[in-house]
Amino acid sequence: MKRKSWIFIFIVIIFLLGGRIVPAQKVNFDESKVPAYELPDPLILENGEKVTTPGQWWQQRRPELLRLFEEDIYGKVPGHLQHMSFRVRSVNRQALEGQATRKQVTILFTGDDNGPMMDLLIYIPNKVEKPCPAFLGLNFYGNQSISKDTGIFVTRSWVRNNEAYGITENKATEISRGVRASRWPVKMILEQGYALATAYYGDIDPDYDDGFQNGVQPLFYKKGQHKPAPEEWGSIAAWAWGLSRALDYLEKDENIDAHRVAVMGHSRLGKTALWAAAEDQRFALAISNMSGCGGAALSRRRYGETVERINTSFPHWFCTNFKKYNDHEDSLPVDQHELIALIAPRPVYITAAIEDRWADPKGMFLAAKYATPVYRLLGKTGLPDHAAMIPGHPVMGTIGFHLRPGKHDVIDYDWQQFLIFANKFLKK
Ligand code: GTR
Repeated sequence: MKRKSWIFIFIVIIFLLGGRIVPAQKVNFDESKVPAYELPDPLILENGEKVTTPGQWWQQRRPELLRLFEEDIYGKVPGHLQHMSFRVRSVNRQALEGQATRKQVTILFTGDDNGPMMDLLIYIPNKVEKPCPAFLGLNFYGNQSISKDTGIFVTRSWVRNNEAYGITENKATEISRGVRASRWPVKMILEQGYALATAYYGDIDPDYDDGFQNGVQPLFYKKGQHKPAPEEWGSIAAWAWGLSRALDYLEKDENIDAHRVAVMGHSRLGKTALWAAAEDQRFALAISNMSGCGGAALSRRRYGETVERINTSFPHWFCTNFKKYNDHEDSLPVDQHELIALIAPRPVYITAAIEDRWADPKGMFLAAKYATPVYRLLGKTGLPDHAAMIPGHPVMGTIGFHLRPGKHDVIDYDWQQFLIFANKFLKK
């Protein structure tokens, strides 16, 4: 073969591998090519009956929707912990130049100091009335990555390698202190009177496909079980469960008002924050930053990341049943507007970025809009009628939304909006 042909074959192979074998033409970024679709109505029961009263929502439709999301998308949590306990490992009342009290609490999932555990880092503003409201969110690289504060314990869990962060052999070191500080404006949050609590998502379930041998899933295996059943939890449901365990601790902390905790997450952890708020009604407010497919974006639009694509790249994120819908979005019994509806009547804030087409900004906006009838049924605004996707013009009903210029990331602008939104609902 000629040299040119070899180069051509090489380019084709790289292209296919880059797309993780899913043919590249399947990723659509052209609005005119979004297929026609019909969304399930959040206010029509599976038996076809219309939901017209809040009572019907709470007693019939909501449990039905929750079950569908559990069994077909995220997976059910198979049980409860019997012996979980908390260890307050360190308290510093003069952290961040005296601005905050820093607590580090280890949540021992089985009560055993050598068993699986999650480290919770909490900053509590010193100069405000207690108990105070809080933001709770998982982080991607360990608690030490959110701030340069040298008092933070460096995670000992498996971490994704990242040379720029000094992480090799899946171990975090001192070098990774503060590498993600731009995503966690701790001072700004504290100044507004909120505590910030965060934990490393890999403490709950390391984010790679190992057939669920590590992470919390094995804690619940029945005799002879080696992996979750098709309707049992994947990693996102496990991370969401971990957020609820963090809230279990916050309920016990006298400085925190656990009735005013906002659960927040970015990207895969934005999907997680939405699911955590749907599953656990103790969360007072939810923030999904650029959560995209399997988060706030409508699956049926197949714009940017699709169900097939996400299940192929990340086979461990959702339950096995979700794979049935690869390239069969129209047969999904639910769509993601109904995930938002499950959070009603509690406030939820959804963000998108212009350059983050992968997460389908319009699909997230529409999901917010189509969740609104449930909020209205429950006497709340949902997304205001005048809402539009205008960059730099956040809208804030009970459902809030912003589209901002720029990339897939969490920046100060996003947090400024989260704080304005939270102030409307969580300030006394
Ligand atoms: C991407 C994935 C998205 C989003 C993102 C992230 O690779 O396709 O769904 O979750 O990762 O979490 O950063």
